[in-house]
Amino acid sequence: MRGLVALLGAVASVAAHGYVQEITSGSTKYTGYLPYSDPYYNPPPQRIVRAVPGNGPVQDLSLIDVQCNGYSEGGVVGSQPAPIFATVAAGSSLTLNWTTWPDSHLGPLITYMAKAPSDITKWQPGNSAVWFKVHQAGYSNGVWASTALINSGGLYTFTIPKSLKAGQYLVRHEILALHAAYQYPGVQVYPSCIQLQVTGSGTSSGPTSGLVAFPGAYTATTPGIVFDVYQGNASQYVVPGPAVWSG
Ligand SMILES: *[C@@H]1O[C@H](CO)[C@@H](O)[C@H](O)[C@H]1NC(C)=O
Ligand SMILES: *[C@@H]1O[C@H](CO)[C@@H](O)[C@H](O)[C@H]1NC(C)=O
Ligand SMILES: [Cu+2]
Repeated sequence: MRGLVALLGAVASVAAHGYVQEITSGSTKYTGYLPYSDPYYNPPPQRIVRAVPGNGPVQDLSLIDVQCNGYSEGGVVGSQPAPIFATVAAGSSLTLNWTTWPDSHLGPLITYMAKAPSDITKWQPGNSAVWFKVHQAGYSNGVWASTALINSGGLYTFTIPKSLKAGQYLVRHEILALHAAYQYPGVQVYPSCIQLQVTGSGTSSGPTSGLVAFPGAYTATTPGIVFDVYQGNASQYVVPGPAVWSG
């Protein structure tokens, strides 16, 4: 009975927000971490996406939860590493497929990467400043990126910088929902992390300065964290975080 109640609760909340359910690299599709079914399998399916607790947001920007949407409870330092990774070429694109997204949750989509200093299936960045931004989409041509996501059937695409050197990287992708962001706390962060093995002949590990930490990169006073999405001038919205590094 308890299981059924939990399942019904899960089904109800599935309709509310979203998470990345599939990642496409060329002709290869990887199923994302499915928080409402994966935990019920024994053994759980192996994913390239780190486990997330569900489809809900992180709202306290000081928590490790804001990194990969893992719990900070019980001494756990953010999302546990996933057991496998995708192998992708530098310069190629990845398409992320979100389950669903509510119209009301207006805001930007942002993607960071971090070079793993050691085995990606064991590494956790903790509070270290390791992240650089590789893509952002805010408000352009009269449309919020969240609306563009809905219009594209839930698909978002970004490119792995071509100059990145071969090796393992963690991708941190997020939607920021601004419908309650007129004050802090208010912004809703929906992050998740994808494990990659990047191939190619690039020579860069990312920018040599300006790396940021999660938590840390966003605070109540970071531009773009507090914004009145109903009365503010969206054309002047500043996407939070450092400048995009394209290599
Ligand atoms: C997104 O992934 C789901 C689950 O695999 C699939 O059914 C759906 O067709 C995909 N959406 C698009 C637009 O490709
Ligand atoms: C909003 O900002 C844009 C860009 O700065 C500006 O061109 C436009 O006039 C502003 N709109 C309003 C209603 O203030
Ligand atoms: Cu919501």
